[in-house]
Amino acid sequence: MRLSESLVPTLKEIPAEAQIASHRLMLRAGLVRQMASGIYAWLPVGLRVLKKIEAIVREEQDACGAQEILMPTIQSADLWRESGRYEAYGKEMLRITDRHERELLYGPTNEEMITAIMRDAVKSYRELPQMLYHIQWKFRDEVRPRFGVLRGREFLMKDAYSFDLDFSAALISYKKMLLAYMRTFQRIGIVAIPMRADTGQIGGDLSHEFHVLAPTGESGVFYDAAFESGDAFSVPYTAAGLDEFYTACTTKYAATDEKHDVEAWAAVPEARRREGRGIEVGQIFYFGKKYSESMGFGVIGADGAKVFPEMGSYGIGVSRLVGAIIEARHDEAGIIWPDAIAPFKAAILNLRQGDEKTGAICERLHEALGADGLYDDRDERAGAKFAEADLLGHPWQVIVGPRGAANGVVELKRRATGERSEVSVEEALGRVLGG
Ligand code: 5CA
Repeated sequence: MRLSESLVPTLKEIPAEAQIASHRLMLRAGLVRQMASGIYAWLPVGLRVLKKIEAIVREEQDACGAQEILMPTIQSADLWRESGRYEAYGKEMLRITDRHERELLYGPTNEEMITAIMRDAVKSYRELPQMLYHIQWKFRDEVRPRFGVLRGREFLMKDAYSFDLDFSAALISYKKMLLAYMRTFQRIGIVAIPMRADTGQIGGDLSHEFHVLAPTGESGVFYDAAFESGDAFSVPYTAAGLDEFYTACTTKYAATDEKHDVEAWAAVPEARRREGRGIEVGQIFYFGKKYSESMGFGVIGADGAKVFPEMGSYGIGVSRLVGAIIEARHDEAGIIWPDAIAPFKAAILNLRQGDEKTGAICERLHEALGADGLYDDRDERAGAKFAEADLLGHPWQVIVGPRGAANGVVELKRRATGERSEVSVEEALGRVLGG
């Protein structure tokens, strides 16, 4: 992509309304713009990041055996009356009336809808287990939308739902999702720690929240340092693999301040105790027959008797992740994207726009990098190009100046470490595309 032809509306001024770094940086780097309180438009660079996160989430959901569907954003109030949540959900639910005076709502989550779909489609125990997911916009009329996309009103969520015949099967689904989540966050390039959690609006008995560590997080967190390395996440989705992983995960201490247990904490060796703050980027729930029973979704069991399936639901805040990653990975100059979800792998900085030699090298780099390269071909001074590349946080910068160009070399800078080296064009391409 050529920067001179792209919509990347960066800001020099620090936006007054933004209280935390990720919100400021998302506005300054031109990733998003607020359209109404808690409602954002995603601009080209921001959307690339959102889509890359979405792609990793999708691949890992598919890998654990979940099937992708797409449910609508608008739901009927009657569906929610069946579970009893229409009244219970309160003011967070955006309620809508259509021209026929029918009551609708913009979905804050989809337990009722998926249960209705399954009730219609699945009649026998032979058709279970099933795991389904979608990636769809949600709306929650939060009392205090704040911190940009971290607590929006409209936000993108991946939500999955599992249906099993009994508790032990439901626990396998729960473990699969827990493992899928750890692999997802590891691939994205962040540490997210699974913590025992309360179940809130969704209800149920067993729940984990996944927290990205950042000083501005809304929750206080306590965890075992062993969570900082991700060894057990490479186990396979077999019964033995899931058990090994689940035991490793749940025997180590990790809790938000709501669930903090002072006695259990004291039993963690002092050198391994870590305290900090976390941003919740996902939550998973096992809630048994809560929705299947209340909405009358039963299947015929092996003995001919009716069985209400055991359910779980599993959310990832896809749009929140963009903010959480920036919150965890930035410096004074700007964003530091992990390689896997960076909008571009590298920026190509032409330090003398109009020069024949720098121009030829930049064109060659731009062509070879394809969609992974952002070519800063603007008629701007070098300082402005450096600052913009640091702000946008590309993992690599390939800096093409007239002195190097005369000798066929470029400067390669790694954003995360600031490390610079002079290399040939070929070597720069190899390092950017290889790592
Ligand atoms: N139905 C369940 C799981 S599918 C559910 O709704 N869970 S949730 O309420 O925990 O939401 C899932 C994830 O969505 C959260 O972990 C969080 O990362 C994200 N999320 C929730 N509310 C917001 C919000 N207002 N803005 C941005 N992301 C949000």
